[in-house]
Amino acid sequence: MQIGITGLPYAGKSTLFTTLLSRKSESDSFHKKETEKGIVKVPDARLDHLTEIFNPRRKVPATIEYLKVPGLDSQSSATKGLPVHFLSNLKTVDVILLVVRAFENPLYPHPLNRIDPQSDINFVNTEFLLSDLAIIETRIERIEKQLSKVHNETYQKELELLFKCRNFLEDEKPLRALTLSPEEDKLLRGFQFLTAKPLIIVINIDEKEIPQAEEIANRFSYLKTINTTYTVLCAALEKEISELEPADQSLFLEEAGIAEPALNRLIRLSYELLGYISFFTVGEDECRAWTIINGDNAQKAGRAIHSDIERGFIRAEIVHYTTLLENGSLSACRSKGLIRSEGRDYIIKDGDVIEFRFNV
Ligand SMILES: Nc1nc2c(ncn2[C@@H]2O[C@H](COP(=O)(O)OP(=O)(O)O)[C@@H](O)[C@H]2O)c(=O)[nH]1
Ligand SMILES: [Mg+2]
Repeated sequence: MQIGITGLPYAGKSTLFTTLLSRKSESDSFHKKETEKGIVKVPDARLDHLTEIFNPRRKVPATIEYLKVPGLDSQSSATKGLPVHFLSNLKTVDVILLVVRAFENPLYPHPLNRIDPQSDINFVNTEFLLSDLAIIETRIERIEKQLSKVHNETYQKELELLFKCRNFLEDEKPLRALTLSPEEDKLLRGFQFLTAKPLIIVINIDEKEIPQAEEIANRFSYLKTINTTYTVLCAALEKEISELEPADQSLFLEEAGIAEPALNRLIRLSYELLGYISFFTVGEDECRAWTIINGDNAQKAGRAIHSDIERGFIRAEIVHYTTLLENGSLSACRSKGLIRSEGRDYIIKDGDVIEFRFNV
């Protein structure tokens, strides 16, 4: 999964990025002009427990790639619209993480001299909307030209879908809120529309507002809509805490009244938003977490590991993580008949421990 961090200048993007990657802050990297990337291991207590049981040579957590897009990091971009390269860098991500500023800091003035999260959200959304509209207009023009020469059912269908999208955008609604058939969804995916991407909004508050974080979150509850979610956090403090020794972190989080560190919270929100779940493979060699989409069947889940498993799927031996933990070992589960043999159509549950049988 790839998550693109974006927002206006001085919203706290770099602060959040370094927090998520547990990097020590390098002050000169704060205003980098290139897109920065970093891989984060998905924290998962279940994988930790499985590792304790199997004591494998390798523990392989799921990973998420964060991409910090710098295109807005110039005073001018806030007034002249987003540069093209900024938008193109976001096209490939699975989720957009929009950081908006709710903190005062006279040393780093807001580029539009306002502390107004909703206006900043509107500003960025409008840019995304205009970008998508421009792509749609160009495509409509091209298809209409084709259709004027010869009738083509596929083009006709695409044209109707693009009209639908255009109307939606002209009503200032993002494409992520549009209900699509699987066929339409597939057709639109190729365009990589920015307003179609799931969106997480981070409202970045001042440290002294942390006690009111929940109250502030309630004020913004309307932001949680189709394929959109949000959270309220203080990136500056989260960064300070992430730089502490792991043993000290939980103490400071508790003292600050933060129930869940930003890293865990944002990963959880991303999984929820995308409908992702995890299954595990275990053994002496390796304990590993795999990410699939909720609703995937056993055969499709095999693809997460290797296309051969999907192709040559025979069956899957499955026990749920909680059952395995309760019984202490796979052999204990086996002797009690708790390991089920499931066919290709079995729908994988979050936390299933799986051994695939396949033949290629
Ligand atoms: N008070 C406060 N300051 C913050 C917070 N997050 C970031 N800042 C400060 O705001 C300035 C700009 O942050 P930065 O992460 O570089 O923003 P970027 O331009 O979006 O990458 C820095 O001096 C940060 O320390 C926050 O949650 N609270
Ligand atoms: Mg920055």
